[in-house]
Amino acid sequence: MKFLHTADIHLDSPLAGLARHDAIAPHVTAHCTRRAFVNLIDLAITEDVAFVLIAGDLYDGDWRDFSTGLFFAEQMRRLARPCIVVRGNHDAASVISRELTLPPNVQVMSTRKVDRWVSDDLAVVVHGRSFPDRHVTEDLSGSYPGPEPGRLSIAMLHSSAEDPGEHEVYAPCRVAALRAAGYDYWALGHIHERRVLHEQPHIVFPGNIQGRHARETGAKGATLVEVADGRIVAVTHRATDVLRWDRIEVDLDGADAITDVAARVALAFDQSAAAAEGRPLLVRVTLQGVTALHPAFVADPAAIEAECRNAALGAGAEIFVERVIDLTRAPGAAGAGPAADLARAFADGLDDPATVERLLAEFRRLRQELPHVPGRAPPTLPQTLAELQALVPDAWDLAAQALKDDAAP
Ligand SMILES: [Mn+2]
Repeated sequence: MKFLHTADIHLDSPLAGLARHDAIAPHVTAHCTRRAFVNLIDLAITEDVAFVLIAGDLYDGDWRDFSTGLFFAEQMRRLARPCIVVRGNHDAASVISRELTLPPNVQVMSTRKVDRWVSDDLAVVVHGRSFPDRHVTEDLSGSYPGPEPGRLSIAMLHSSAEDPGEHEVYAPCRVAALRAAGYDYWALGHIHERRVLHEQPHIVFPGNIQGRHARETGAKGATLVEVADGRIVAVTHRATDVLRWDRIEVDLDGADAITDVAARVALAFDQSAAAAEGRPLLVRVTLQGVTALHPAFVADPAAIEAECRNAALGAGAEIFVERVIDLTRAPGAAGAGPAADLARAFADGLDDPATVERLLAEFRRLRQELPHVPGRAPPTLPQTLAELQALVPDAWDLAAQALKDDAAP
């Protein structure tokens, strides 16, 4: 018997950080989360799993219209086997205002208490509890009743566990407590990166099924679990993503001709494409090392960016350059170290929607507070993510210069 454990579908959420990249064909980026979900259901059918678990954040937030729910219901009919769902912080009961009657093979777990799904034929029981509201701060794991004798016992929980990573803390719990609870398998959700916190008993974050921005890199998918004689015998990651994000670092040490640069970038793209197994790729390119070309990169960032895009076009795979970050140094320049880390953090800052919103709000406030000078146009301040991104190279140059001035004796 097999079952499929998935979480963090975030159905119909958009890809982030692509504002500047109209060059990407719409068929590559359209409906990524839906197409990945279709892959997931295909996988469930092909592997003939007995049931599917969705451990929270099936939806990204309140549906814009009913098409999100209709799509899910259609896929559940196609699945035609049990699907057990808990709600997470993104799709807590109070967050989702619209509702559809789902097919009878879907069971959404209660928000009021630990709920239960059982199959006598399979000798399996699943316990789970949904988030009533977005902000669940208490440890829910203590309220789970524990395994049922004679049945493979599975617990579903949406939780940041002990280490939220870059995610927010929700329903935190201790791994030791989960281990001690006696379940055969803890089907967790919330952390978008796949993590196996423990084996026998298994405590697993499957990760999300589709990367949605430059920090969600690598193979995204679901966890396929095989059971024999009432015991878990195999737990494997299976990719479902339709578009892969990657970050490549290209070392340009000693690359003093632009043809060297192009060749090294092309080699890195080839390796990236091989790992993506035919999927289109969105790649963030970071250039580093010591090269005599550094001043030329600084003088004309568009030229080196175009050179990277050119290498992508020649790669023989669908590769799109999301962004080029130049961390190279001129020969004889001071070592990178913390400054390079800072440059990376600076460039990555705009990946976070909350940071973008905060910055744009600050610029809106600034615009209102600036005195109006008669006869002079108001200064242009960024109003969109694309306008913010356009400022990054100059802003980093200023910051780097200030750091250098600071470090001077
Ligand atoms: Mn979550």
